[in-house]
Amino acid sequence: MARKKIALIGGGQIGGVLTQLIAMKQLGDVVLFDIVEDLPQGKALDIAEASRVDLFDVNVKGTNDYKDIEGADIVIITAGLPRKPGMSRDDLLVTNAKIMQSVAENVKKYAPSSIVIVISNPLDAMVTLCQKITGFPFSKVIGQAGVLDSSRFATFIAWELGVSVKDVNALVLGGHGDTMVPLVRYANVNGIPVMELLERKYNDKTKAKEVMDAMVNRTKMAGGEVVKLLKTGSAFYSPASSAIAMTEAIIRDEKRVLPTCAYLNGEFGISGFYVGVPAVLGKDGAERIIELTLSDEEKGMLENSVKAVKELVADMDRLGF
Ligand code: TXD
Repeated sequence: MARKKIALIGGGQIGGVLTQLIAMKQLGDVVLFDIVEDLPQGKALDIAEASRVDLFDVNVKGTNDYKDIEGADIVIITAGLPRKPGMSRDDLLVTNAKIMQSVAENVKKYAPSSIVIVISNPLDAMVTLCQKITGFPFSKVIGQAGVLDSSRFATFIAWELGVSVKDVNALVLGGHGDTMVPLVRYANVNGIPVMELLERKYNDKTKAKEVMDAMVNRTKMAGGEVVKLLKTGSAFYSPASSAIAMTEAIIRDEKRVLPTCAYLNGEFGISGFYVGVPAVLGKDGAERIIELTLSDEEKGMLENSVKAVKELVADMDRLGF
């Protein structure tokens, strides 16, 4: 089987980690594109020179020329500015929409059969714009946010309960903003509801609920927590790992069920918008959306989150993107 070609648009913090992970997992040959001269070439060279140590056998190339992404099977887009302390993801809209315009036009031109995973913020709006400009099938333009938001939620639960994070399942729905919806009722440790474990731990329902509320809030604000600590940028290791899980599912046709920013066509009662929902990821991209029953309260929270996504998309339309 021919090796896959993976194009990374944006050679900043996330782009660099993506390159290293793809090489170490031998998912395919990498082309790392950035507009900054020499930067992607430098990162690619640095990573390639670890090949003997890490024993990987894929090509890693840095470039400032879009022609080099020609024929890519997968394109991962991180181009755009990250947040600075005090900024919301939405503050990035105008700058990053302009960048996405040029990126998406080039992806359409040079990698017309690719599956695109968008990471740039504000995520839901950037995925929407990327699909609009490329005109690719909705199932082939998706966004990464939910894998990370869910992993953050699972991490906090594991720390709180003193159990391996490998046994924690947690799912976050909705847009990648402060209105995201961590699903408490579905969070479990190897099938055992997390709320039950918290109630046993504290022997007090009110306290258990307080602890869960704090974890839910921390999950919603987790990106900002990292931005505040780093001061010069936003999270990059965990977003890269999360996009790699999606890439691997697609390349290996794994049919993994991963929270994905996917286009909804009536699922969850939502039509015509990209929203974070569980999707089956395989060789054709987001092959299927998995629906689940939500309580009235959960539905309300999801609607609120979708409202925020709709407002962003409307802003983008008004600004002429
Ligand atoms: O989970 C998620 N989706 C996210 C998203 C989690 C964390 C951060 N997330 C967002 O990803 C973040 O808000 C940013 O919008 C992107 C990329 O974050 P990163 O930390 O990698 O930002 P960097 O280090 O600033 O890298 C961005 C690169 C930088 O090298 C620029 O030169 C380049 O993008 N850039 C461009 N590349 C190609 N084409 C154009 N036009 C361009 N403009 C800037």
